[in-house]
Amino acid sequence: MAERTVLVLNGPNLNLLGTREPEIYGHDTLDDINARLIARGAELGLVVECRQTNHEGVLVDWLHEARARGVHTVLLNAGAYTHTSIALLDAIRAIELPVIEVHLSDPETRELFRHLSYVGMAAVACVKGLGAQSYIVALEQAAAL
Ligand code: CA2
Repeated sequence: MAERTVLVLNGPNLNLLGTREPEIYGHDTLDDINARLIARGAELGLVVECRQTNHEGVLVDWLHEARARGVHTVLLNAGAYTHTSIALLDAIRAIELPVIEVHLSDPETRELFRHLSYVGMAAVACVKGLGAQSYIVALEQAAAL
């Protein structure tokens, strides 16, 4: 069977994971999470590629690249851009690939401004509130697509 690649995209400030606000985001660093995703992906027969940027347009570019490369699924934790970015909504709609929205916390139990998700308007699923495990559950959902 052809190799299936899952692209894991992380947005602003997620490079700080494990260093601040562990009561909200846990103690794992992004490198820890990425290592677990790659290992679980290997068990599931998926190639997992992980990236992080603090820039909205870079996330848009990476979504376009996912389409051009024929990536199987995108896992997207767009950080705060989740709640603001019509550009990301448009990009997810444009690429016509399954995008699974991921969050460490559950934004709907937090401040009102986190309740709206533009990413969620186009994503095929959302996994949230499980800490680092949210990414693993999302990867398992991707494997089933
Ligand atoms: O729960 C999530 O995964 C979020 O996407 C995290 C975003 C937040 O804006 C969303 O509402 C929910 C924030 C990421 C900030 O990451 C930090 C990590 C460590 C220390 C400070 C910020």
